[in-house]
Amino acid sequence: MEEAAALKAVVAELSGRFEMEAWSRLGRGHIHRTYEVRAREEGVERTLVVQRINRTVFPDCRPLAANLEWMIERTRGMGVGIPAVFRFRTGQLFREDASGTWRVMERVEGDCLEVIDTPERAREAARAFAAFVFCLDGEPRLPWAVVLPGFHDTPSRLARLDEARSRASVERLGACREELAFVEAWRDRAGRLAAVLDSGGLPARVAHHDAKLNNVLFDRESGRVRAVLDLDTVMPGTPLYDLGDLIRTASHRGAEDERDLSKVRIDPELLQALCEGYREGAEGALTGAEEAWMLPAGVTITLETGVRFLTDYLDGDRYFATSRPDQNLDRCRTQFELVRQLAAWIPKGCHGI
Ligand code: GN1
Ligand code: MG
Repeated sequence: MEEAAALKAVVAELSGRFEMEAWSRLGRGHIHRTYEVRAREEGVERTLVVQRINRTVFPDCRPLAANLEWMIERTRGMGVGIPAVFRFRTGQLFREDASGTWRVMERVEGDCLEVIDTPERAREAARAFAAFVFCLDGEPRLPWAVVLPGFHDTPSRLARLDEARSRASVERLGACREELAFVEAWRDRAGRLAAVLDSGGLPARVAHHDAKLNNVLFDRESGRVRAVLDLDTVMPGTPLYDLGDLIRTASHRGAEDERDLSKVRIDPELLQALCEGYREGAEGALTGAEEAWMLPAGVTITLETGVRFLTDYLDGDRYFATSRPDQNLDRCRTQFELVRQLAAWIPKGCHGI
């Protein structure tokens, strides 16, 4: 079905009387397709965010819906914002039809940053992500669905790279020889976070799992985070994954796919602001072991994300959305450059890396 017709049909199925008036593409997510839709509800103008869920990544929306229901419940009145999700006439949060699996949310006004500007914003993003997961992690423990098993299991990400390598084209293999050698040099260290988690050395909690800078919205006036976005990967894990992703995306001012690596430079002030903001949002809940793993988690998640980009490059760019050739290879290179620099911030002999 054509996009406009599909969106119109989805909006018309919402509980309430919505009629679509205009639509456009929104955001830079690598997975779902997101739209901004202007609609009229009983004469009132509304701006909606409509998402077509990537069915290859999320073939079953039931665990997503179950977790989303918990998030709505747990964050109510907690001062941790998530966008309101509209229900369909069926009472469900998702709708599946011939054109896809769909979800509709309110449009929260605010700034979504691709690149960090100030340490204050870095601190605030980290504080918000921590406040969000620690609010979900309270007692009683909720029965979260494991939406994507092993999502941040670095060793299995490495195994997938090995598979991709064995079936890749000679041309692509040749283009990333240095990156493959980099992975070999890091292979043993890459699995340490997964190993310490497996052995119970870090508390099992809930994590967002995709805590990149552009997954929060900042209020334009106050500079506070208004909402945490992209909630599909919220599931059991360690919040260190999230701090790791924040370090990956907000401890420097380079773009994720920056080709000029001299622009990818860790800024110690940003790094410090992220760690302080995360501690603040966790309100004293981080254990000593978690504290010790903060920077090593940044290295691990950045390395792992580089490995995922490299895997997708070798696989012919099938997972992450790309807008130009070699974009996944460029993304991988920026991640590995960050790993090199971040590693220098970790005290020698630290058990993590
Ligand atoms: C994807 O959807 P988006 O762009 O927020 C990916 C993350 C990666 C990220 C890299 C479900 O996130 O895991 O870290 O791209 N999400 C999924 O930018 O795979
Ligand atoms: Mg996103």
